[in-house]
Amino acid sequence: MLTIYSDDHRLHHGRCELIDGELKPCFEMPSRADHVLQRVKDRNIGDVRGPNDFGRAPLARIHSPAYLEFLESAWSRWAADGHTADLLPYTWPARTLRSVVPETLHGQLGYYSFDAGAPITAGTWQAVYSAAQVALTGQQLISDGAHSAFALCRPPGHHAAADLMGGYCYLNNVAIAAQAFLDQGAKRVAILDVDYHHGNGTQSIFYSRSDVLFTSIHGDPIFEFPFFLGYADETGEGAGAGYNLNLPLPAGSAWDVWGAALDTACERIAAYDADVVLVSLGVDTFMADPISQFKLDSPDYLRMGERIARLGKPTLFVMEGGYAVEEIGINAVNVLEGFEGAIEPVSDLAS
Ligand code: SP5
Ligand code: ZN
Repeated sequence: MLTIYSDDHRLHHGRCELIDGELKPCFEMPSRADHVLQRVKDRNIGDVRGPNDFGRAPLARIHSPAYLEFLESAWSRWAADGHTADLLPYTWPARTLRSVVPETLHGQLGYYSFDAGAPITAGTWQAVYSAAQVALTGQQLISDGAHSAFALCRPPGHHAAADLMGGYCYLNNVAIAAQAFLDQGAKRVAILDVDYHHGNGTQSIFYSRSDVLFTSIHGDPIFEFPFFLGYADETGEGAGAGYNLNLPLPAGSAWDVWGAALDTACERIAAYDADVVLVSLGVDTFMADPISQFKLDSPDYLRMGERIARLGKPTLFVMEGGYAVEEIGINAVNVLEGFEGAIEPVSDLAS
């Protein structure tokens, strides 16, 4: 399986986030991608290549022009005022307030975010732009006939909505790639989100559409971030009614429970008969993850990949969360190895 990777992820390195009342170093850090890349190489699962540049147009198919303009220009506006600290929002248009777009940077920052977990730094725009291009390059490889590809994206994307950042996410890499498949002729695209957290951004983007089936297995939002989306009764609306499947699970869930939910999601995807499957590949379901409460162990990720492979569909893996940095490479690449191990070897290529 080919891996697509860009060093540009390093340009985004937030300093801190609010954890249990204290400012702690960001869990979403550059070494995450380094560990995954190293494991890809150590296990020799296939070549690693850089992204092509598809420009801004595919990003604008998902995100609003005003949001993209804001993201691209926020740091220079901040720096022009003499600031050097990370740019973080501190107030939001919650209930009783108005969803207006203020003129000032901090007002707009609140408007375009849903939490304080997505700092904007000097290199954030270039990093998130390149991460989206990484996902789009994986999409192109599959469009061109590859059965699978791994978009080693960082920062992650599944919490980002059409005009909202949050949860360490800015551009929704998997949604951008899903839309590109449709724009190039696919009729039905399925997204399987296995990150520990509900993919609120992806769900919201496709909630009223039937051409993208969104399925997600995650910590029940009744106790877990992002708290305000991801419940089982969210099944889609309008033309999208029936095309959203949330499988929230209790804290402490291990493979017995998690794997059963994966079967449920895969059965729904099989019934949908998708042209292509995109996997939002977060491995923060790991038992030693510092911010999560599931109990998957490293070998479980092999089973995960095997089950996904049994769908028999072209599959694009897009990296999302996972904060047990020492094990993130083992766990993410185990999914890819489980996937590849489950595929019948192609014998007629030998010459
Ligand atoms: C992409 C992704 O996985 N984003 C996750 C964002 C989670 N942000 C909230 C983190 C709150 C962590 N609280 C942990 C308490 C540990 N004592
Ligand atoms: Zn997550």
